[in-house]
Amino acid sequence: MSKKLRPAITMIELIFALVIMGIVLMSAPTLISMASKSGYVAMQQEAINEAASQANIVMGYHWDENNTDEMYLDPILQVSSGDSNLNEIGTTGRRLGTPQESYRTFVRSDGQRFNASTLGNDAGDTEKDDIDDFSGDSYLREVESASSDYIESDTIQINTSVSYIFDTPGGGSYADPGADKKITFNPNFTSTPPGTTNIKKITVTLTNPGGIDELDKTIVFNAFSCNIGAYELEERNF
Ligand SMILES: [Ca+2]
Ligand SMILES: [Ca+2]
Repeated sequence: MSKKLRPAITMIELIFALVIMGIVLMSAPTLISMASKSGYVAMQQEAINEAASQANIVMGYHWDENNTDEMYLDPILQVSSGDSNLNEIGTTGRRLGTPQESYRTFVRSDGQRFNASTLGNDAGDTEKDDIDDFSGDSYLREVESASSDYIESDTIQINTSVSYIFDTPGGGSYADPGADKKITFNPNFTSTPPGTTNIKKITVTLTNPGGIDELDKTIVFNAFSCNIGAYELEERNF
């Protein structure tokens, strides 16, 4: 009598199979949670991009209301409490260090001089035309993640504020050739100058109160813009 061998699974194979299935089942919740986490990270990234692009958009506007007349090249403006070494030297139209041939001048081409304005919207504004018109701006934006199988969305708030900040360098005056003339920018600028200065700070704050963990934090972008007037592009006649 011959004994036939039948294919069969041994106990050891069965144990291996069970162990592998166990591992797969155990990691399933982790994998699902990782997928949704990466979706949240994508949303966080989108929110940060939104805030950064808002800061860039604001930076693209004129420095001040008195620079918005498209008929003329933006003049440098007179300020009330800025570092006096950045003021016009006499009636030359120039500030310290500006070459004589520079178009960056305190005198507009029609001969007028202007002061920097109070922050905010200006009389006669039909739309925003200078940096500080964005001060106090607040809007909501929906961000969503389509990177997982389902779409998640959340609403973020973008607040913009604009303020004058001190333009005085540490380490000595602008007029002193030996001084290091460095302005140390700390991110908060808790003290604000009493009047107008040569630097405006743009702050874009991103918040998501009560939202998902990845977005439930305050992210702040600071940008700076200076009172330097505009330069004229070279023209060429053909
Ligand atoms: Ca304006
Ligand atoms: Ca304004």
